[in-house]
Amino acid sequence: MMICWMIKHMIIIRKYIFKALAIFLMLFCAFTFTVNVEATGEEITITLTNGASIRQTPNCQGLKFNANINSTDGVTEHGFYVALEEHTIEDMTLAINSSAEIVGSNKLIKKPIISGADDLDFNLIIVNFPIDEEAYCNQITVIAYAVVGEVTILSASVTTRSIGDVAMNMQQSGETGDYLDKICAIIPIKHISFETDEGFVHNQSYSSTYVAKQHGPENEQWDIVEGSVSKTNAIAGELSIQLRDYLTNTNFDSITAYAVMDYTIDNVSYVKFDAKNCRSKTVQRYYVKVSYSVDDGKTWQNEEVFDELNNSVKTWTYVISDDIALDNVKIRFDIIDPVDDVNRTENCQLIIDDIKFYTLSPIE
Ligand SMILES: [Ca+2]
Repeated sequence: MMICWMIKHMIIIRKYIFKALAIFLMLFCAFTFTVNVEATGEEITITLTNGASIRQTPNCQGLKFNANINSTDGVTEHGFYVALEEHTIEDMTLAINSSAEIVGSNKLIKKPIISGADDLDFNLIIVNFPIDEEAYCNQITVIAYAVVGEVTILSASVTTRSIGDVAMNMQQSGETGDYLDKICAIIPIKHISFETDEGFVHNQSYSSTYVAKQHGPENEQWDIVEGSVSKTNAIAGELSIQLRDYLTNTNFDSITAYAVMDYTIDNVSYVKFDAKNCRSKTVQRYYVKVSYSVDDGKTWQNEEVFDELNNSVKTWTYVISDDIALDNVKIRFDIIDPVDDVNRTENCQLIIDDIKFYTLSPIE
């Protein structure tokens, strides 16, 4: 008992020691910082300004970050630290102050900016983004820095943006341009992967009867008949929608398995989704029919059967409209059984995941 008490309290005491050490180091750094800055005769501050913007060059978009320094007196170097993905000011500061080359799991890159001696505004333009969704959705975090003597001064905030976020914001605030359309056309306005952190709960009970089971977060649910959000054979992340057709069970003969949105999305012109079934052969496999409704499911339009579906995961594109984006859109996935029931010897699965909604027509 006593030993346990001692170990427990030793840990607590060690914690206090570390805490005290950390506070001491912080005070020490702050003290050093003040001395050096005051030595320049003026307090240097550096600020990130104006979020981020897109700079268009022929055939290429750049993501531009801006910063301002209040004085260049005694400043020997200034610029930005850059890392992929979102990072907090605390994590960026800690990594920079410890001369780390990594923040989180991303490389931390120092990018000095060469500008005129009296230039108080400076910027960083990141170019050569591959024209694809992943690159456009990649978040980039920057923090501005200036070196005064031995001290590195950092901006009090970080900016995290993706080229897609910035393009969407620019377009929504009324800016126009082909390059904005091209970027926005490949950025999904909504991405559903049916994962736990999106509010979905998996359930391996597929044989729901005529009443659809609801899956997903409040106000963004999916109704599924003869299927479920399932972890079995998921094709993206941990969970996917899985539809089945219980052909051998006469209770379900008249039902076709389907999944349908129980809510609507505005400003949609096309949808991408990943899907596979469980057979490589032409017979005994399911296809998927996709359709959309803008009248709350009373009528379903533009039915398209994806009959190339097989047992390898592919991304499919379902176009709702070539020229305009529609409001109040819900979409629906139905199993299509291409062969006569009597030819089927076993049940099969249709798996759907990573449904993405886009607001502009696909641009080839
Ligand atoms: Ca998923």
